[in-house]
Amino acid sequence: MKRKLDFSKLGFGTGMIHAGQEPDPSYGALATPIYQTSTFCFDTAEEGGEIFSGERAGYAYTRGGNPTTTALEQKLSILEGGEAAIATASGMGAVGGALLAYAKAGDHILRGRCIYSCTEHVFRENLSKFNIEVTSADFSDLEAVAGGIKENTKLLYFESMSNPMMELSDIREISRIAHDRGIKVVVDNTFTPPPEIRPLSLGADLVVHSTTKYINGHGDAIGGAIIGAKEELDPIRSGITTKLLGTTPSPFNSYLVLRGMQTMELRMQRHCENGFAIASFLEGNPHVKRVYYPGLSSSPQHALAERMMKGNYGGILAFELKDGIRGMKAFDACKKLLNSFTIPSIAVSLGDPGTLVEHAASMTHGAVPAEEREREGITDALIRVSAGLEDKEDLLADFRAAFSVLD
Ligand code: LCS
Repeated sequence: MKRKLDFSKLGFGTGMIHAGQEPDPSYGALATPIYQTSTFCFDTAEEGGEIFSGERAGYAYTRGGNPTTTALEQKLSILEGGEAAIATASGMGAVGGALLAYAKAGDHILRGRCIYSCTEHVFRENLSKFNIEVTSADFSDLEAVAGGIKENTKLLYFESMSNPMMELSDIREISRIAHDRGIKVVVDNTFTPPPEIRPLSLGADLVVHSTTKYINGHGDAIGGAIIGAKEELDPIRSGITTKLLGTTPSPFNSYLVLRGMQTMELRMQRHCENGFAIASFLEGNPHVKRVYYPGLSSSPQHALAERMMKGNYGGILAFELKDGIRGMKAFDACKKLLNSFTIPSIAVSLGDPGTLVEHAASMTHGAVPAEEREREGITDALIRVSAGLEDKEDLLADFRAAFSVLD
């Protein structure tokens, strides 16, 4: 058996390879096996009772826990530097679990104004049914955050980098504002996983992720995670994600995410390099009105990006085309461009090995009410790019060729 490693003393790459992955006790399998079972049997009735009561460690039923998922949860906690993690069946399962943990009828949640459309839907439609009040504020503006807090505010919820406008929030300052008032902070870190941004180290109480994206990194599994202190997570696990919502991942998907995470450090480096290269290309293109990528020194948020991301500016970006290209409406120009790429795929999601391009106003954010979309700048001219892991020169050549159809 391998020795226990102290991940607090080891680098990020080492942690992503070894955390959670002890050789399997049955046969010494080095890769974590997929325990594809719904239930577990006990040697005796006494043992069953003790496992159920928590007196004895063990597994009873996969909705409540499974060894493959436990391995993933250990790796997820090391990823974000949390004490513990809950793996969920999707990012939305993680968002729902974290929201229900903190908010009850009569409470108020202040949320970032620009967020993923399904999360926006949960806030707008689902929480109001439980008499939970939600308002939004510009989380890139600390005064707006402080001004949006009410007597009954229990939770601040925002994305570390907003989907799809790539707006950063100062997590350290926002956490300070919240904690001074006894308010919890939940950050969706899907767009900027470590080594880019580490919300817990900046003061957030919980981090949620769609592991579907960079964390799995292979575009072949849906998953999510809630990461934080054990005492915050225990009630969520026992009362919400496993018992109430049943958002447990399948052992097979846990295995895929666990496997994908081992190469995270190398993958994230390449995503960041390709994201920066594409953003720089777009900035110099005459058809582009504006690029949304805080890694560019021209970005109004570059100083904050430098402070929080330390050079790892991510693989996701958005840009707007100029008005009236060849007399076309913005939406038509976007469609023409999207249809002209050969390496990038027209697809939602992000963090896949291959580059993905999408039109947010008609795809990911099509369900957001039009006036809210306009207020956030999600115009018909906006295209979102998830830079993949391809060779940079191939990607740049493809972007150059695709843009030439607009000349
Ligand atoms: N949080 C963020 C910031 C997201 O972007 C998404 C999905 C989720 C949570 C939900 O994760 P899921 O349940 O899909 O694992 N974002 C998507 C997107 O931008 N395109 O396709 C899905």
